[in-house]
Amino acid sequence: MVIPNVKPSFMLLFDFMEKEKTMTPEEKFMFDLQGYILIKNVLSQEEVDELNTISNEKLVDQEEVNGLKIPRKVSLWGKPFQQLFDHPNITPYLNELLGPQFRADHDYGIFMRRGGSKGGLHGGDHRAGDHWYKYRDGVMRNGLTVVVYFLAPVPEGAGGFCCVPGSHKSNFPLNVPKEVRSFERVPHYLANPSAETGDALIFTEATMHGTLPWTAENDRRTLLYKFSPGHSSWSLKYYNHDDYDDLTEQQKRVLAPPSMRRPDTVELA
Ligand SMILES: O=C(O)CCC(=O)C(=O)O
Repeated sequence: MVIPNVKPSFMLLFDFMEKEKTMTPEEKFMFDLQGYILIKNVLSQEEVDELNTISNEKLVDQEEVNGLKIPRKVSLWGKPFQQLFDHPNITPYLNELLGPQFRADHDYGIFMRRGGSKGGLHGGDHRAGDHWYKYRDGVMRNGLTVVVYFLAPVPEGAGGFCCVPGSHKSNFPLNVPKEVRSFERVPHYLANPSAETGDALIFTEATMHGTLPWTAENDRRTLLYKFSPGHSSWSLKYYNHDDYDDLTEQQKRVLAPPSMRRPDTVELA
């Protein structure tokens, strides 16, 4: 009997070396199903090394609380960070999930040591506001949506990002018990995706998510770039072009304030 080499269903992995840079039908299926998707090899080793070297310098002065550092606006840490606003391996996903006028909303880093903790489950589509997911006629759309760039590995069961797959479409989101929201009980329906350095994970804030205590030997190193549809903003403040050096025209469009009347962010060939 031949046993097929089946990858875990929730974590079918895609390698940019092997596929075109568009969201494939199967990736759309997975995002619609789960409310998140893990994308392999988004950043090269060279890009990761550059980002880590700068992070090491910047983190020295960053306050640590509970084994956790959360530097705000990491995009201001130089060009390699600026480029994460419109990384070519990510923009096809933003186009597909937020629409062609997607914009950057805010960004920060989450750096954790072993034993570090942050907070419980939150998000979900049940609160009025910006956390929403819709599908119609072959088109997916989301409110605030997050790209998590991994600058260090997330071994199996290490903690860090976790979510309730499918909860972006749940009809009973408020039924998740308090002890689950606070991680006193971790049920089987909570996923804690593992990842390798250079991978990225995209999730809609309509999916219930949170941060499990970090248990791995290596530190957690993640950068979170959050995006909104072109017409909306989660953040009270908008990006200021003048804070950045040499923005490309495309990056200027990514960083523009919300408006219905804006050009497409990425000019498609
Ligand atoms: O990556 C994580 O630890 C979760 C981040 C989070 O809670 C959020 O983006 O609201």
